[in-house]
Amino acid sequence: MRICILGATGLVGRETITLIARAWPGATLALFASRDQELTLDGKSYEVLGASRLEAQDAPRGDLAFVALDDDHSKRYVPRLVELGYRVIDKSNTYRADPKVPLVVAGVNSSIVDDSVRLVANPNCTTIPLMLALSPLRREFGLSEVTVSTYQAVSGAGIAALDAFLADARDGFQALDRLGLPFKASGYAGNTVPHNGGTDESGFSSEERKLIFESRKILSTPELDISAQCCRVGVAVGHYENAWVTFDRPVDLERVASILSDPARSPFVKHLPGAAGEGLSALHCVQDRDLALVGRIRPDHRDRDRKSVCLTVVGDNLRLGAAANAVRAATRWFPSADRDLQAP
Ligand code: 11C
Repeated sequence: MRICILGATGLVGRETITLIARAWPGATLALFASRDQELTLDGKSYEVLGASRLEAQDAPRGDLAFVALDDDHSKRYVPRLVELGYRVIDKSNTYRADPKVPLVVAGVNSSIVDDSVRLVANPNCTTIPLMLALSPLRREFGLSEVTVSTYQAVSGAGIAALDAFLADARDGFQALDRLGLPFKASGYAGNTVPHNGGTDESGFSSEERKLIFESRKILSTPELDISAQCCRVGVAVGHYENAWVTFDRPVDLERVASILSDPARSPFVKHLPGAAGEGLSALHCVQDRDLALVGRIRPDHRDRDRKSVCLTVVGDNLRLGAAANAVRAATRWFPSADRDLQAP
């Protein structure tokens, strides 16, 4: 099996390399990025080629491609990869709204990926954990309304933002330590800021619009009553989401907990019992990198009909929210050697 990764040197690209070794250990890898370079990962050295080589007549053909590029570069390379015979998983926003392209959360709607599909869009890293939590509950109770607030890690803004954040945090907190020196919270370090995805005339950022649009498409409910507000917090990895959810029918909290604790009904979910949310934090999600942590399930005190719950969902944005979902979606075409990465 020949697999290529575009954007191999980025944060998600690197995670994808690691997961490919688990899912398809015998695969031959071809790595591409903006220019020729060498990548060292987990003590191994890889040759990375400039992606423009894929535009050459004699470009390498293969079976499966993961594209972890920005929207413009996805637009440039995805059609070429399909033309070269690859089955493609694109992680950008470019094809998510295209009605001909399945938008897939493994464990929720991955069964729509069959042999006839050549291109799959991978959703945003906030949408994936939210859908893993809500889809099994929707099957039981029907879904009426969702309001979600996100607290997103800096790594979602890419490797340059993460590097600057780590340097600023180190310098800033050392300065605080020495006392007397002001900590300049101009970037993400020590800060909470509105998500900087472009804001349109609606006043909502692209991140907020993605979460709304993608949830409706994945659940096949174009009219779903859903709204979102997103912000970025001074955390390296792990997106945290608080949701208020109203169902069509009254919910029993024990039933909710038992559904979310059953991997057959709620794949790739780890339910953490208790309203206090013990074990439910950005750092904890980094210990369960390929699962959505769901907890703090409790009634919404405003609800007299017992149809609403409040809950929290946390996921590693680089793994569960990107690389793991992409690899799992591709296991519908090429079954995984590692059962934890196999999409149902
Ligand atoms: C963030 N969710 O945290 C974004 C990063 O459309 O897949 C991923 C952007 C996307 O800023």
